[in-house]
Amino acid sequence: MKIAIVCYPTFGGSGVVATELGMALSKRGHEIHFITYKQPVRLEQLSSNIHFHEVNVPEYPLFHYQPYELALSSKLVDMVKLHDIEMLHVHYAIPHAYAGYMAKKMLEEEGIMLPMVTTLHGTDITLVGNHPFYKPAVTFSINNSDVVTSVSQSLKADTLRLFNLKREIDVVPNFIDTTKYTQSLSNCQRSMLAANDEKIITHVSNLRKVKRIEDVITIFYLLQKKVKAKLIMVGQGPEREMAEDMVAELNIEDKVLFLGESHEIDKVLSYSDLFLLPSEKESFGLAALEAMVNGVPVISTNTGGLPEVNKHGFSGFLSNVGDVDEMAANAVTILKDEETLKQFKENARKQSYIFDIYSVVPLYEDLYRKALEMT
Ligand code: GMT
Repeated sequence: MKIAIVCYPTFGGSGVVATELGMALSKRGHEIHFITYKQPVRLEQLSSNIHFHEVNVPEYPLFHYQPYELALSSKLVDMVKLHDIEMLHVHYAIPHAYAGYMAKKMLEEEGIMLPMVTTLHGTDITLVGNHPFYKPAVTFSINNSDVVTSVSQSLKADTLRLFNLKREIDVVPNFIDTTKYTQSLSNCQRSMLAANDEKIITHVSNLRKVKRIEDVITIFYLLQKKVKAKLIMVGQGPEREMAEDMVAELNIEDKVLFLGESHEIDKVLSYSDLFLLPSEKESFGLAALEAMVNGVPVISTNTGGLPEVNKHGFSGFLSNVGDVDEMAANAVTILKDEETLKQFKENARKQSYIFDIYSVVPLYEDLYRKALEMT
């Protein structure tokens, strides 16, 4: 099948899922066309069946806001006609489902039917999409997609609760390629991050408010009083400055490393002993799954889709949002002796296999067939 994938090309979870899906589909013989404003960060290489088409938005001084949706829908129309694309899969409703719908309608005028699958990722529903300024357009584009998927049961429930929808939503969880994470890395590389007797605690995110970065720092502050440890903060975002100030105030600057955006997340995870994800909201928690596949247990909140990913007392522990004392105590329980840590590491890896790419990608293929039948 020839499939166009529209996504954000950045480090965010939705872009990562879209890119990994496109690469997996291409290996299964499909021709994939990524259509976005920059080459997706995880897109390793283009090949005969992976293409990237850049959406350009020419600057014009009259516009206070440059019309990206317009440029995207025009690009979609052109690419669908040029490459005979048969399926459109948009990731993150805003503004992709809206632009996709417009492209679909323009193509219909020319007798071309383009089925559209929309995947909801989380903040497009729970934070941004739910805002009254966007809600009518988001509701319309969800209702008018041929197939709608959400990345967890929890996000499906949120979507049905927050929006007035008259349609089905299929849950297709996020996934991970478990075969990619088998390499064990050398101790000498680990020693660049921490001493041998120090545990490595990691947090990976876009450092936005919703991630409760102050809780990450507090949990680490509490746990390092009991266990020798280093905290590695991976990612870039608006909360970084606050986090650096907090680290300085708590006098733990020598124990916290801010790496910024990194292409070597798997390397850092492969050295890690524990992953912290105390988010306010999380529709799935792809970062937690990426940690687990590297054998890293997870201390998380019990919000949104996290209980579908992280199993309490098995792959890690879950606590109420903001309960930093309990999260720190649970962290110490995991780290306190080598035998317990080893068991949690094994469990984390086992739990990640539930989300193996090879069982999830065929679910999308089934939905593409369903969308084709509908149009
Ligand atoms: O976590 C973020 O803020 C990034 C955001 C995105 O859309 O890129 O992530 C959302 O989608 C991910 C992939 O489906 C999910 O794993 C994340 O849980 C979800 N984030 C939130 O719901 C806050």
